[in-house]
Amino acid sequence: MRLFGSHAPCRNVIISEPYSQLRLRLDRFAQESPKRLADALEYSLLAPGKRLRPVLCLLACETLGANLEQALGNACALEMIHCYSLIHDDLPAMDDDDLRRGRPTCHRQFDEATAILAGDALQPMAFESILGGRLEPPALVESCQVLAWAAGIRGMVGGQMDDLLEENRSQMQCDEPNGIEEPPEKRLDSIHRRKTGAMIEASVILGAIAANATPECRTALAKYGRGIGIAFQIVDDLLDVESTREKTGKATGKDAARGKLTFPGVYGITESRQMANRWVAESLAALEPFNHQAEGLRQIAKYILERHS
Ligand code: GRG
Repeated sequence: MRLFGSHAPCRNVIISEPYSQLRLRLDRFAQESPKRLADALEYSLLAPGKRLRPVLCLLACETLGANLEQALGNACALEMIHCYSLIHDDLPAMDDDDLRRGRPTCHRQFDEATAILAGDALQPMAFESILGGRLEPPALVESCQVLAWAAGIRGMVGGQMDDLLEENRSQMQCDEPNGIEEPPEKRLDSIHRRKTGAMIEASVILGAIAANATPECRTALAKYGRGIGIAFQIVDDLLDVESTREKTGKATGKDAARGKLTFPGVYGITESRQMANRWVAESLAALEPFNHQAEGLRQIAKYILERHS
């Protein structure tokens, strides 16, 4: 599915630019990288993914009427962190998947050590992308802080750890410090706000920072990002139950078998779908202060509900 309808030609720049910019940055590193690592990075970073996070970053910048070039360093950094997380998530020690973006996962195509190193390499590369971008120091420092927060212990990595602990509650040391277990609804919400939501929210915030947003605009955009972040994960869980490997380009039907805490598992399919709709409605409401320039972000919110992959 396309992120935007064909009637939106201006959107094509926002869709195609992250790919070209990622290629540019990879080419710069390729000369100094061992060939096998450069091949693994190219294979993973330029694979046919949606590039939702850089697109959100550029659209947030566009919404505020700023020059998109300002946000390109931040946009690429988001995709680099996202790509590292997918490579590591697919490893045997984590989800042990053999298909990603319709192709063999990085460790299947190369080997485990190369996949680990490719993921490792993408993390500093992301921060170099921000630092080598067009932003001046205050926005530069803040962009690094927001990305570090979203990608790290308080965001994606912390959420991933708790997600894995849920799968292995009996095997791993996951006793609550006070012996009281949080209800599944609360644990589910907390895991996914961090594991998936933090990076999606950070995507719009990094666009807002690049556009020198006012605090009010930034708060509104962050609220939009929070809502679509949760909706995105709910739909991801629904696709795992309702879709196929052929349509999504990755394994499906694995969550329940692994004992993962998922939205359909906790709330059922119908309620989960309604929840995703409600979160998207909240995101759209957060965009009310913006004019037609937020149209791209509105389309993405709707796309998240309709996506098939
Ligand atoms: C390994 C630290 C670490 C974290 C992994 C991102 C992640 C955390 C796990 C991926 C597993 C997963 C299915 C997460 C749910 C939502 C999600 C992030 C899906 C993949 O993102 P898309 O659909 O992927 O934007 P593409 O391939 O289009 O970029």
